[in-house]
Amino acid sequence: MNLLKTLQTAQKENKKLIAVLVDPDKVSLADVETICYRINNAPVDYMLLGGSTVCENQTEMIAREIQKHITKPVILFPGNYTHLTNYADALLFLNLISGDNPEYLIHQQVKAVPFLSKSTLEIIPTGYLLIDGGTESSTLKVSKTKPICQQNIEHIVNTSIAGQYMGQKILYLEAGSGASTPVAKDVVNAVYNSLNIPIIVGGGIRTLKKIKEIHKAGATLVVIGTAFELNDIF
Ligand code: 1GP
Repeated sequence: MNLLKTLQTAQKENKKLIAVLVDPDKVSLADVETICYRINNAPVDYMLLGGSTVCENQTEMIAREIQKHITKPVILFPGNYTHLTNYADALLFLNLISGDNPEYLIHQQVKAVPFLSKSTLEIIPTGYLLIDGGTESSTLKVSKTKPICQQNIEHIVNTSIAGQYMGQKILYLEAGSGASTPVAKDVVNAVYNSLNIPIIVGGGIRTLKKIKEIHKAGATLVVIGTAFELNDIF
């Protein structure tokens, strides 16, 4: 699989994709088969695997079990470098460009190198922006950064363009898991009109209608976490 190429082609051809986020911290080994079964049989393209506060070795243990059951590509979405594992297909190599915490701008990335230099994971440079979703998510707490206000579209757009100039291949607009307000369609659309790299949007998206709206606004990939966990969707 070449995930980046798939996303770039999807963006050019206006094809829309969905991923389900599985947080290794919230599942046990016994849950994995059922989760994979649901994802295998849902109109979903990828599993995203990760969380902000996963215990060391938990991702590896869950990812290994997932590989026995999943039929779709698994993309790592790690909270930090200790969550890396080879039991996946690709890695969103996140750069938290909305914030000013050097730990998530460069230090975590440097710490990941000893593992990644020996890994076969496809590494995808991803500009990650935290947008205010009305709820204090664990990503905010862990990253110790402030989200960008949804009304400040100009700043969101300029941060996104800066990310593209810096060489990010994908841009991820994140309202935070469990957000009460997902990233607004106007925000997604403004970013979409200013960039030519694929956009991922996640956080607080709970219905097929909302997925459609965010896709229409310009997202190539929409991520669903909580709604899937609660059996509200798929
Ligand atoms: C992925 O954090 C999101 O970007 C997942 O958010 O749990 O609110 O779907 P939800």
